[in-house]
Amino acid sequence: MSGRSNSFVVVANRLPVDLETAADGTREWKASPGGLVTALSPVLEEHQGCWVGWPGVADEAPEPFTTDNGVLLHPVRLTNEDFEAFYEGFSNATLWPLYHDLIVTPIYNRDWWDTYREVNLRFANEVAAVAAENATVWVQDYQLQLVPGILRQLRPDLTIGFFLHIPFPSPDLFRQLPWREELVRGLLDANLIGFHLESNARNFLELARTQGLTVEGEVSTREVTAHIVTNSGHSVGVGAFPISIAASEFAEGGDTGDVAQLRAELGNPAHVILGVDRLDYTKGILQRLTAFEELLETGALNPEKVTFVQLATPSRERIDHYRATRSKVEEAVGRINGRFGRLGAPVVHYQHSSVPKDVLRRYYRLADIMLVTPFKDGMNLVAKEYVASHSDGSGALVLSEFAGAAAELTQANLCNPFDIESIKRALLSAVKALEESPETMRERMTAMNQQVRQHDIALWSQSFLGALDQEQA
Ligand code: GDG
Repeated sequence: MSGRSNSFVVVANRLPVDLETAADGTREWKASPGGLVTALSPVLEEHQGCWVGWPGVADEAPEPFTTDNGVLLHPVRLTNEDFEAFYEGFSNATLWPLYHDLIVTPIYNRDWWDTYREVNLRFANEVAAVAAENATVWVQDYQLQLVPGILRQLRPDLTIGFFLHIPFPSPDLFRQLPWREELVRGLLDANLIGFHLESNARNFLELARTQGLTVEGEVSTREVTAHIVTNSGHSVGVGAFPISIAASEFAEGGDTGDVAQLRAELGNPAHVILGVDRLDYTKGILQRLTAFEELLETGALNPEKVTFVQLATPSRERIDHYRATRSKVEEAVGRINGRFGRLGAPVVHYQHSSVPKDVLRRYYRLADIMLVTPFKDGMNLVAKEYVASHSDGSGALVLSEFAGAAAELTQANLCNPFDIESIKRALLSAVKALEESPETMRERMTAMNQQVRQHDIALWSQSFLGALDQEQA
């Protein structure tokens, strides 16, 4: 039902739909459930919920439609110019690098900022049109940071939560942003602002202090014990809510024969090493390939015994830094295979396209070692998905200290991705431990598996929405 009838509204840059083209050329919009949908479905279904977002294709948008579960999907149309300036530009060439600690240099472009404001206004207008009186609205992520402020003006009756899926940088870096005051003002009109980690939340509180605002209390996890009081006397809660996954979906089960067959297809190596990422410069893909290559070079790893599988989902392909990263990664794959592989038996298997969920799960199960080496990552769900796929305690996780997940997966083989020697040490010690002390590795993986199962995606959404409810009360 459209109109002002929805008492729970999620607004995110992307609507969970895909445009599918059949063999006869007919096109149809299909709901595409991702992690966030799984997390929010129970709440959306219970409250006659609505999801507002961009359907993912410029200059196209279906009419609002209701999914089989009764959730209203409400599209926001973006033109090709919006896509370039709002999405590729301000969101992904300004905010993304700034919030990931300047791994590449952010571009500050005034026209992009103008479009970011316009598009945020459009999203807020759509929400205002569908939200019932006194509804709860949950705004997602860095693309929509002005939405809480605009919505507060349009609809003072709403309870507004905001969650940031990427890191929040130290105030010293954030200060670069030419539009820093307006952006922070937009966020502060929410009732609750959530981050993955306490350290992200503390950066935000510190920023508020530098802007002369009053900060009360200290940050904690899954509850709200810190508040910022704005100059108008509005109090906004700030907390850490580490996101997670639907852990039970990844637990063992399914056909282990498939996994054995997959290993055979790879030539039955003793150790399969796996990387799974969007092809993004923050993920450290080149660095892990370099570490692998150097271990082959010195003979520490034997190319007849190990195989590296890298699945890389295409991402933001028109942005220069993404193109450059892809070409460096692919050059490294070619070089490593040329040096250490044989015809028909590459040492690195690389795919630059998305694989279906069941295939991805089979690779997680197969992998003896998962390599997750981002320079900076809000959380990193891939690390948690791998751990959840090994409830029997098998496998090993090499994890960057700079991934949010490292705060919870403390039993991983941690590494510093800025230091190739550190990645090499962590990878080699995982290989050695699997061979020489499998029991210790089993204990470590089991501990991490329990951690992920006990802190799954349902806990994330329930704790955020429970805290939001308290803030509003
Ligand atoms: C942002 C933040 C934060 C990947 N390849 C395929 C595929 N995937 C799925 C994974 C996982 C998801 O994509 C990637 O999530 P990550 O968390 O690892 O990374 P970002 O995309 O950068 O996500 C991040 C997250 O938001 C949530 O708050 O953790 O820090 O950057 O679920 O499984 N799925 C399928 N085929 C693939 O080829 N089906």
